[in-house]
Amino acid sequence: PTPISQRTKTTTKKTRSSPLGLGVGINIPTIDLGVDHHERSLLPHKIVQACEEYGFFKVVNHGVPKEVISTMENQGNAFFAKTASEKQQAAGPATSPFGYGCKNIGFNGDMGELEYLLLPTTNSPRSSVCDLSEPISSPDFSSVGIYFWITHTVFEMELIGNALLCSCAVNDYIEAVRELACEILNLLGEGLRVPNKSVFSRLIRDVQSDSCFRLNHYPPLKQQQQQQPSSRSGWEWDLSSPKPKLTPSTPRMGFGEHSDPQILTILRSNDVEGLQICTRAGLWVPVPPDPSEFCVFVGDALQAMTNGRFVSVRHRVLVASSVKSRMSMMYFGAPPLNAWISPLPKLVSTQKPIRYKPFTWSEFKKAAYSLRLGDCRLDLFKIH
Ligand code: GA4
Repeated sequence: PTPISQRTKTTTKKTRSSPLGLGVGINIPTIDLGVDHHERSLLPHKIVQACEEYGFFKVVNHGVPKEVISTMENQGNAFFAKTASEKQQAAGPATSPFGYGCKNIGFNGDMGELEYLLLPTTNSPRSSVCDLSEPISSPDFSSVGIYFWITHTVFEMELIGNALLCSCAVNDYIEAVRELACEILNLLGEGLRVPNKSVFSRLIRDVQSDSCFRLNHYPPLKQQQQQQPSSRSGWEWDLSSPKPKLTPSTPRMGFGEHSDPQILTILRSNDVEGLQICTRAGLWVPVPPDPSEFCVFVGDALQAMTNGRFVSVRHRVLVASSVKSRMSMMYFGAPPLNAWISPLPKLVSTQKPIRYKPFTWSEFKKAAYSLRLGDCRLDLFKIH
């Protein structure tokens, strides 16, 4: 990441009225990581507050180099621009969540108006070296594809070749965003005053971390709707009345309401709107897109580890009529499969009795995949 001294300052923005939302304006918490030494000492408390109140915040001056982001974005756009049959070659076996997918989410009938690419990540013990002279299938332990290389078959090798023409772009992006996630998790450790501030970050830094990376692409509406006289995002002509009038279009569900199962999610999107978060009071709030920022989501595992002090934020993506498609890139920071997740002793007391039974990440993941997208899977581990 760029040294803090070289990061520039940005100010907080209020959510603006949008055809996709109720137009509610809450101040979405925004954390500026580019502040000087004095202001930085206030960050742990600010981040803890955001995680308690919303389980969500934005990060500006994050230090992830622009080129790393734009190279990844170009790779993503290039992938989704391929033909349906080319993309289909990157689909995984029916039993695997990984690879290319279109509309189907999980295995229990959830659907959304999107296509995606879901990839496992591997943590390299050494920093990633981008050597373009190496063939793509070389056993490079810094490569995203190595997981496939070791444990899977020819199909997965094709997946790397066809889907990730430059696995370097993916590796560089994941490495930078993982660093950002660790920086945030360490600040959270500090803010919670737990004995070991890296108690969260060590889980996603682990070489065996089960973190994954996802590209979501929400294509624009069909040709016919696009050719309507107005191209104003979120509005369409109502031709049913004698005098045609502009009305807000009915948004489609891009990705249904859910919380993320992992520890922390780092999302970056292009400038197309659609993301909404749910407040504790149950109000859906549109999150204005900003390609220069990252959105951070508390996941279920972090809710459990903080004994419910942090909330895993429920969120969804609505797609309004637009000429441009939304593309988002998510890093899901997860523990190793065999890691135990349990409330930290520091956060359990007689006033705050333990709320969740300890579970392994593997057990929790299994539970997540046995349920529907919108289910509250943590409830299965609640102590009543
Ligand atoms: C939501 C967060 C991540 O995108 C994801 C999703 C996963 C999938 O699409 O395969 C899940 C979903 C997510 C939560 C419940 C289960 C699992 C689909 C589904 C119905 C990759 C993840 O880890 O959990």
